[in-house]
Amino acid sequence: MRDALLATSLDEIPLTARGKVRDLYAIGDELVFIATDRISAFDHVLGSGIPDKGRILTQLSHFWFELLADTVPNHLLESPSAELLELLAPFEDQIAGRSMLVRRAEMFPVECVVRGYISGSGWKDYLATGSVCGIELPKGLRESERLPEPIFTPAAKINTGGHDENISYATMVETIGAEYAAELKRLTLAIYAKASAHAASKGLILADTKFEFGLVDGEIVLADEVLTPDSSRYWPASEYAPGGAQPSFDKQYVRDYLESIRWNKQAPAPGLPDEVILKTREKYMEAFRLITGRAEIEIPPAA
Ligand code: Q0Z
Repeated sequence: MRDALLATSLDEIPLTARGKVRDLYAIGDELVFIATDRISAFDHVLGSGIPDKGRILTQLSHFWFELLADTVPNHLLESPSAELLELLAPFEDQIAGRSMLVRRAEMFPVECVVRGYISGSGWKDYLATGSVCGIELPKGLRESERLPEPIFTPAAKINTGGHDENISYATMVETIGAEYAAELKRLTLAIYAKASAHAASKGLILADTKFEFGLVDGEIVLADEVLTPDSSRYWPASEYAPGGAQPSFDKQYVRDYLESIRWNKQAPAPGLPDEVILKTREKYMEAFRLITGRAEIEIPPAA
């Protein structure tokens, strides 16, 4: 196994944004997303990475973009320019198998969240108010219960660190306009219908997920990563038990370890023991295999 990739550097190519887990570079209107092997838990990036996590999640995103191609256009570059490929060639080891070459989009400042089940911030809001994003829900729902129908629960992006803030559909309309709001909602629900049906056929519940959209040449495109465990809650259908929080498909070993050492959830975040790293890597691979039907990720030959 290769070492975890924790940080990237493409020398003179400017880093446009660094997320908890992903690094974004831009060369004109062509962008390079690199998924590192960083992992976050309890809102902190941990001291250890999970080898291949970035490859697994990137290849999962590519799988979903392809499956969804007849539902929504996406930001992947169909033919990256020769100039871009030439610029990136020296950095193959950081890029191959873990990057997306995408078109620069004008991003909508809204996270498009869809929930088929009541969990996470949706559950908190429901407990406090009986609704989520202004959508009134039936009384007496249990945590993690399936909703009568999937709901669109947009959120406003909060810069660096802060959690996104759930907003009403009316607020979304004020932010981006009624026509775009309606189209993003329609697309989000259509994508969820297709993706959750695929997941269900593989024994997985897609409890919720979030999408980001942007405009390229005036056309709405699905951007960012899609339907990865970092942006979605997947639950094994065979273990589904409403009435409490469901174990995390991918990060439960990590959370259990961090609880076991009584980390105070303040920086600096600890590293992980090898056993937790390996078991977690296996969970990401299990998600990849179930969803894609492929036994292995593609690991490009070392230079
Ligand atoms: C996505 C993000 C990351 C930090 C900007 N196609 C696009 N065009 C323009 N901008 C973006 C995209 Cl996807 C874009 N993010 C989120 C990604 C690190 C923040 F890798 N920010």
